[in-house]
Amino acid sequence: MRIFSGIQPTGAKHLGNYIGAIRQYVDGQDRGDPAIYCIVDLHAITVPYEPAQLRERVLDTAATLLAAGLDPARCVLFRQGDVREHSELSWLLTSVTAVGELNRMHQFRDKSSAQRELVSAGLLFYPVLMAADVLAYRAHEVPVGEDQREHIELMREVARRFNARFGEGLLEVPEGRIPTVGARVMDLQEPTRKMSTTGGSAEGTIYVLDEPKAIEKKLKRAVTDSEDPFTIRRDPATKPGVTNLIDLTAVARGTSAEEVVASLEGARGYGDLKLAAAEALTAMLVPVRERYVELRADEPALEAVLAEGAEKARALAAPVLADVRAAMGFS
Ligand code: AQP
Repeated sequence: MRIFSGIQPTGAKHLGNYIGAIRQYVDGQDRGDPAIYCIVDLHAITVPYEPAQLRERVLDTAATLLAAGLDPARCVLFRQGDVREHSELSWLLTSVTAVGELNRMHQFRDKSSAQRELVSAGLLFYPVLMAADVLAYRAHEVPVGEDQREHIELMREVARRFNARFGEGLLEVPEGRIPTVGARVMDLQEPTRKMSTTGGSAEGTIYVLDEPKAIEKKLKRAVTDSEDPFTIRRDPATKPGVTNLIDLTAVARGTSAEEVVASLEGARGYGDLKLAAAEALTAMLVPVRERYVELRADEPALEAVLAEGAEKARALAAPVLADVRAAMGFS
């Protein structure tokens, strides 16, 4: 079973990225044959960015992934821009991708309306590059958060259309793997919106590298509800804030939401739920932060990990590209 996933080099990764994606990456290391993880710097240029910061942010992200438990001996970790097969396959796949489908993607609609100056063609083509990332490895499984469901559906359609046009079995039609709890971590201040790098509130976003005090403070101020008397129970429709806090505590403790609710039976108010969430999340994130500081200090070591990963990735993608090129009529 080949596993593939990509993550943006946005530097400071948040709790949604950690629970929706990074924790799944770590689990995938022992199931994947291989598990392939890519820091998608080519995706990062689809919105305004600073070239001088890009390399730094790739290294920040690499150090975060390693600190969270990725082990270069048990997975393939690399930088997307180092493996040209991604860009090449992306262009080849445009021949079987409908513009109408790209136009309908929620992420494109949200992000394009947020651009002040230029809506780049890259933003529209983002899902094609994402399809190429996965299809270049004939990956079977793609661990992602709920927000990526639409892009996964599109890449499956692109793979099916490609195979129908150029030859059955050329590309693998992958499956998304979306966690059962924590697939959509919500903003603490606006719990009906997902926690997000660009769209969320600073107070409502917990970062993997936040200090314990910052985590506590953000949780203390988390929006709950005014139900009287208060009740600690899961109900995403009417109690999104409380539900989010229950789910976060459950994921961090490694138990079920029901167990979290049961453990808070004698609670005096939502303050006790916030305290439980702060304790559990701090215990989960502090070790990651400590390892990060050590790893981030050694840039040559991080570059060496990425270079070795890129070599392994190229060896996997090159034969797939050779088959694709031949089937499409290239030399
Ligand atoms: N709130 C979330 N809950 C669960 N999973 C989430 N993911 C993102 N937000 C949540 C998952 O994280 C992975 C990496 O996402 P990315 O590479 O898109 O990184 P990003 O751009 O920094 O993350 P955002 O917050 O999603 O950015 P915006 O909102 O600015 O576009 C993916 O698997 C994603 O599903």
